[in-house]
Amino acid sequence: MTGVTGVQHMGHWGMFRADSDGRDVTAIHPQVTDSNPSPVLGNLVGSVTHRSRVTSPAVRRGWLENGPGPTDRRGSEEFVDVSWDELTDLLSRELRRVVDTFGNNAIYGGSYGWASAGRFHHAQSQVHRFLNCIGGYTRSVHSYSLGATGVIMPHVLGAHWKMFSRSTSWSVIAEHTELLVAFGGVPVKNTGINHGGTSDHPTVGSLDAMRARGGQIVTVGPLRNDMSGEARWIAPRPGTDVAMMLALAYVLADEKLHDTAFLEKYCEGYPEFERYLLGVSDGTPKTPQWASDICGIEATIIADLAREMASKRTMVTVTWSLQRTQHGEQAPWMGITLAAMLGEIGVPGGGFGHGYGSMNEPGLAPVPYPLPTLPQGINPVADLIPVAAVSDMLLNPGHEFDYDGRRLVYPDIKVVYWAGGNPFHHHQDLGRLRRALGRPDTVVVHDPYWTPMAKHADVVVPSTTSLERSDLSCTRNDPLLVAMAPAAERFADSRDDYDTFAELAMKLGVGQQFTEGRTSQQWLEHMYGQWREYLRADGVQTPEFEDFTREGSFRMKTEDELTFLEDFRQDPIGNALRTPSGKIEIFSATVAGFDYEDCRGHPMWFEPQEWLGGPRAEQFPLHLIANQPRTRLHSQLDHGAVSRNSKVQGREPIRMHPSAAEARGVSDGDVVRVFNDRGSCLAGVVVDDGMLESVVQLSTGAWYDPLDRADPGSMCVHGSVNVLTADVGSSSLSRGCTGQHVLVEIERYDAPLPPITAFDPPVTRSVRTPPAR
Ligand code: PGD
Repeated sequence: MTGVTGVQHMGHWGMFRADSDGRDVTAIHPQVTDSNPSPVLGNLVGSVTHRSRVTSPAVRRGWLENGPGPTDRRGSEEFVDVSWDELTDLLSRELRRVVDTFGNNAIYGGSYGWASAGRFHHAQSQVHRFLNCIGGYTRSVHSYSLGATGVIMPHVLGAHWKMFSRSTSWSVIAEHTELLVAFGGVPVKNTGINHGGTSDHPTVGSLDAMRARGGQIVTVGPLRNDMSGEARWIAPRPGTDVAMMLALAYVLADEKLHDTAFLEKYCEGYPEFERYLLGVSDGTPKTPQWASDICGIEATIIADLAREMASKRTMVTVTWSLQRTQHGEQAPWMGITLAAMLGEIGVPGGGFGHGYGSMNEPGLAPVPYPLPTLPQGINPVADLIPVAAVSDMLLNPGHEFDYDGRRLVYPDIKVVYWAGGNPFHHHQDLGRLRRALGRPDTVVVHDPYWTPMAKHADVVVPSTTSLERSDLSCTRNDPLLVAMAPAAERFADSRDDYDTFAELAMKLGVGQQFTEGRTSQQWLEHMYGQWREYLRADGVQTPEFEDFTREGSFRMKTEDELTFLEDFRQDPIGNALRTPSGKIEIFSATVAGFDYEDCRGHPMWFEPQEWLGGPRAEQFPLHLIANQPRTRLHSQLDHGAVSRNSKVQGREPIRMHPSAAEARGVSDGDVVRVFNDRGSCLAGVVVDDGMLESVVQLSTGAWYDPLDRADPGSMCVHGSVNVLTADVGSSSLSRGCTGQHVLVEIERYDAPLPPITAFDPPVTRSVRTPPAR
């Protein structure tokens, strides 16, 4: 490919034009109409030919020579380059062996991960379609983003996705909200990102417009910079927001400031909740003083805030991070309950929001049409796990577990098949994950890069990046359908996941079923044609495919000026919620009926394991916030310039309060060892007073880089926070990811600094000894 300028493309980071020399991206120009483009786009330059790319299909030597089987050598052994024909042959034989001997549920194809933007080349859709063609797979449900919310909200609101895609519009907040009380703040860094792409980033502008009109913002959370611009900052102990919300609710109830008419007409079970709130059912009234002892905020501040909330058009928001913790159901459930007591749900500028500042989508206007979609087929296998139970499943075949009122059994997994995700980024307690990944017979990973997950695989399949492909992009809350054009030629011997699966499917006798006789390009035209039908049915004319790709995008109408649950408020019978009562379930008889110790029938305060008020804090006295990074998306392009420039002596930055740093004799720029009883990592100190003294912050996403590759408990020299986090589910109800919070201790690291090898490919040889089989 020769050099090109201004090639239009879409990433999870936003819409942009790329200049390239034909082999790699040389410059990125954000979409000109984007009001606040993400700086993370800067990571794309040089990403196509980065040395961490997988150049050829590769197989772990032990697997190639000794055959499939459990082993503790994953992650430490060298690889052997193989040809595509050999790869297809090896993989198809292994899949057939496992299906014939153990059945399809022995394949774990949950394959969680964000992969890349693009409706056709979406890695999860591709792998699921392929596995369905060969008879299905054990799947995962829900996400690492929203594990607790995704399970509790259907019980409370009848659905959870509507809270994001049909949330109150930013323009409505800017115009009507008088007081925004944001639990977890509105971290603008996260709004740079949208799953599948975005053409605008309106958060900062909307918050500014709201302030300019006289709106007030209260940000509640451990990190001051989780809110941009002027705001009142209340910093409770991390993980205690629910106690503070309960005390706000207590003041409303105690001073008769709550909207009883709203609670009666639109909500189910407020009286049961109120008995708990006032201490009738458990002997403990949830007073501001009770909450103050837990969260550390003065009782008068809580009481005054409750009265102010009752006197103004108030919107209560809760970020997704608050539910990525133990008992994660409680914060969003309690946020809704608080908003219901204020009685402004469904009123412009009032009510509740979940996820403002968690991703760009909340607050953006939805399009009324289905998106072009690659059908994934039907999975006849019934086995499933909540997504963050992957280590539990691999380590405990045949064991029973609780999930959303059901008692399920972990299948015995022989093949783990991953495309488009990085469990060594997203999962907790990486030492445990390494042991778990030793159990199956075969681990297959498709990725463009030698991520830590690829290094722990037996069979590594080199994928193209989206920058090397044509695709269609659009998301449910963006007006544009975008034609994505390739900015660079295919790197080395990499292939599109679609082509890999097409060939595998052919070898396994299901080629026609998988491809339906179409090339990638023909699929794009086909999917575009299906999408056109939705618009045609609505009387909207769309261009022919060739004209669309030449023009580059098509603008759809959007549903603007939305207020969350306005339709339900206007007509609670006609627009009843899909809950058993048709109302907002402050008390859910269904959840209560499950009789879980750790999630009862209404929102409650539960003491987590990892918090400053518990016994564990005596040993590990710093509360670490393991949040989303500001310089990359998860672990993607950690080697890009924006991410690299944030590192301290090459390590992931850890923010510490000046007094916490001083107490440990460390200064800005030092390298420290961060540790607890699960693991340890090195990180580079950034001293910052924008947090409580006993809070530190280390983002997720530094590529895991163990000092000793053979030791699952080894220190990560690069700063991967998930060596520290607990692999404990949010509750028996949801078993969601709880990676956001962990207790640690920190000490100066004075030994010679180990080199960082995270981005180096593993040792790979092109020749091999003949297989023993
Ligand atoms: P990514 O780094 O985005 O992380 O976890 P996720 O696994 O999604 O991984 C995507 C992978 O896809 C990358 O390795 C990339 O190279 C690869 N990829 C990109 N395009 C393609 C393609 O076309 N084909 C193939 N085959 N591969 C491709 C994210 C997860 O982490 C999420 S969503 C959240 S919200 C969680 N957050 C936290 C947290 O708050 N705290 C902790 N401690 N841990 C978390 N983990 C979770």
